[in-house]
Amino acid sequence: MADLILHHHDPSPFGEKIRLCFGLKGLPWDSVQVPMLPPRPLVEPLTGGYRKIPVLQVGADIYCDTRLIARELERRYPQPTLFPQGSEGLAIALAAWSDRSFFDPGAGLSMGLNRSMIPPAIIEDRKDFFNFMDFDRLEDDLPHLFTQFRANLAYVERMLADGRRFVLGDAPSFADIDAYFPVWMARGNIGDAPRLLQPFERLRSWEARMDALPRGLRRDIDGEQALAVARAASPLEPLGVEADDPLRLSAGDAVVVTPDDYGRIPVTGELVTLNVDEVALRLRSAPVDEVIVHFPRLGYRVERCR
Ligand SMILES: N[C@@H](CCC(=O)N[C@@H](CS)C(=O)NCC(=O)O)C(=O)O
Repeated sequence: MADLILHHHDPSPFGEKIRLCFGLKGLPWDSVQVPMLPPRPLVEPLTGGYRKIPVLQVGADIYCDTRLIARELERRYPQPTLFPQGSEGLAIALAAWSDRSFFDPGAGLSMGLNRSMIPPAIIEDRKDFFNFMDFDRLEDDLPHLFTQFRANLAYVERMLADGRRFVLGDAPSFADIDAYFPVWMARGNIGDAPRLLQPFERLRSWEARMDALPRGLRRDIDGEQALAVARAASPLEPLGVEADDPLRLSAGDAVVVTPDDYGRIPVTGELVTLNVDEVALRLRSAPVDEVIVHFPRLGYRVERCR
């Protein structure tokens, strides 16, 4: 059994970010495919209901959101680095661009162009989940979405304008993963992708280099096996709650953590870590006894339970 378990599904673009991180670091990992739709009874006891994927499990510690997962992989396995030349701040900040400005129109195109082929239950579910998409006018909006996606492709082309092999120079890094995953999504979901990408010559060569990168040493396991791993493990000692945090919370408080963008499903638990980068909650539930679920601070609202 590998130490790292990724709960994801193969078509997930955010999942592809983390599969590439495993590849850059040459890590072995176990893959759990989650159903395309909730309920997800084998992952919910680990996450407290956090709705998005991917989720990284290491024993009884659960890491949500690709920004935090990337940082945690770097902390545990520093070499080879995801963040060469001290680029962590830059690359995580760049995710604010690619996870929304670039991803959102790509997700709109994926839904709008393929609606007739997507099972109606998934469309209904994603209507609630993707609160930034107006499903009533998605088809009418396709030309606009193409312009938005294409403008981001043009930015990537310019990132590579001086002939560099990767976004930060000679070696691939998390900055490339940021820029790449919406392109990967477009190739998979947008029938017109070859025509859309055609004008961007440097991007296409770089895309081929990214596509050729490894995705780590993967083994498939099922959700029951992952739950058994959590049950048999104890979480790491939490980092604690900073006293000068603006929210003035204390360790042991019952709090709710909710993404502030889309998929706003709250997770309730006992506060164990609160600092500038991270918030973590202890959850206790029958099938796993005790887990600690970690979220990035950026993009997540933390509130005392009322
Ligand atoms: N900010 C999150 C975004 C993750 C996200 O939006 N994931 C999509 C899949 S690519 C998702 O959860 N979709 C709904 C679902 O699969 O239930 C991250 O970086 O991990």
